[in-house]
Amino acid sequence: MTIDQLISAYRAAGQGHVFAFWEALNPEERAGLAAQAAEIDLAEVAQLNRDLVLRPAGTGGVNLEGLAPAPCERLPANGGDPAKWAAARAAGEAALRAGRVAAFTVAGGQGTRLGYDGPKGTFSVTPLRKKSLFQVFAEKILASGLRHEKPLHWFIMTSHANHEQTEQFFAANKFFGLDRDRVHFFRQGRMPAVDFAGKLLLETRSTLALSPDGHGGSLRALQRSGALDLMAREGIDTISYFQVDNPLVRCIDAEFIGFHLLAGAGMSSKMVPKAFPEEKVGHFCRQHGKVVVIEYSDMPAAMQKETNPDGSLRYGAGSIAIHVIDREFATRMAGGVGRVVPNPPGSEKDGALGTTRPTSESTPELPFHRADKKIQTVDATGAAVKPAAANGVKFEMFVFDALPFAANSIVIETARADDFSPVKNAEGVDSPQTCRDDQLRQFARWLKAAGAAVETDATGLPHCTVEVSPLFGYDAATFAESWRRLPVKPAVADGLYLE
Ligand code: UD2
Repeated sequence: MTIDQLISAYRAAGQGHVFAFWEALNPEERAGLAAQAAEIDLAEVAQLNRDLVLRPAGTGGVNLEGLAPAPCERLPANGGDPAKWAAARAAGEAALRAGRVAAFTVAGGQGTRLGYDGPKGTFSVTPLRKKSLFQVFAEKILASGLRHEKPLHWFIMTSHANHEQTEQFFAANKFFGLDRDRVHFFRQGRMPAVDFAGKLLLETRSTLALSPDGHGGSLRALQRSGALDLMAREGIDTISYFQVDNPLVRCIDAEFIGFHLLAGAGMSSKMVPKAFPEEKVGHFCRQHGKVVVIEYSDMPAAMQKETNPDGSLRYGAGSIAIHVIDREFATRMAGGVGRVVPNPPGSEKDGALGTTRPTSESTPELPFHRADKKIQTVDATGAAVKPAAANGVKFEMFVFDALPFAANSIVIETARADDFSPVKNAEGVDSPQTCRDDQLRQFARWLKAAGAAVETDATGLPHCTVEVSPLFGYDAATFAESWRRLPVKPAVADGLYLE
């Protein structure tokens, strides 16, 4: 397409303003803008506008018809069958020893809430050594590979904004001891942002406002980057998916992997019982015979408060964004992500609005969701505008929208204290402080269980600052083994680092 044709197409689509400053741009700027403009699917933008941006207020709505709580495998401590968990562990360990599993981190988010300027995975989180999130994951993945005598491949999805910095960080840190040939970075896709009238937003006079397409974009990014082909060549059929913000996550969890494999599932999930009705996590539900996640912003408050006869929350299975995904399922989904379905106005959270969800297994496509955000742009004169309030809409896909397409999708319970303490906000809940404390509590629990004397407060927080390297122990069992092997047990005191 020539530049004249491109500009005409934009004019015909009512988006001609994208070239408002064309005459004033230098050749390099023109080339950059033309390349960005050519990347955008104007028909898709028009449909997104119709369905998500310009729809009449009060139309649409999340389909809650036939919704029921999703069944889940309870932990043995909460009534689950210990034999089933033991069988799952054995199956998961066999898969790990056979090299069938890869780790996958979605690290493309912008970390705006944390107020940290840099790839979120480079943020320091551990109490003593101040290890970064990436280092914690790297060491857990390394430890699991050593234990099962099969080093793992690790796939890391970045964004255009943080890709180079992420790669440089790993190189500067010698890949934290991992084989660099087994660590793979790839960028996620981008979507254009529009104002509330559906007009594409310029970020500067010569660039469009483009933003990551959501963690749901990970499925097509896995495909596009060649990661799924590489997995197939390496004999990997099972993908352990987790978010970059949660250092407590068991990156490679044999029991979870085993449950997934024994069920023959396309995609499986971990849940924690919600701490309180208003907790901001998605809810695992069952609808039309399929597992679905209903975001907290989409479930009516009264429903979130419903209780079972024993007083527990009826919709109490909280989604903590930890999944195991079958490689072939990911391949199938990657072919069909990006379908636009009507998205309702309605309850708002972090600027995101509700969504509808696909229901048919024969059309595996992820919907886009609408998120109202502050988007840096330019005014009619080309001067920079830093908005104080949301001025436009970004479009994102969510990976959990793939669940209803998955055969035999299962949900297993995990203990929050052993799997989930994300760093999301600079202060308060889910902050560096709460995450640090949760890590300390975990180290203290492992030490106590192994017979060490540890003084803690009533919440289990130790009085001293200690740290356990994932290479010493990455869960209670591996910690206990390493502790047993220590010829001299160290006193638990400030500064103790077990590696
Ligand atoms: C997500 C879930 C929520 C709960 C919570 C647990 C959604 C909509 N909600 O909330 O139900 O499970 O996590 O912590 O997901 N990311 C990308 N690319 C993107 C956007 C995000 O890689 O374009 C990554 C991001 O780096 C992070 C993760 O996805 O690792 C979560 O993103 P978020 O912070 O937007 O999700 P949040 O906290 O709203």
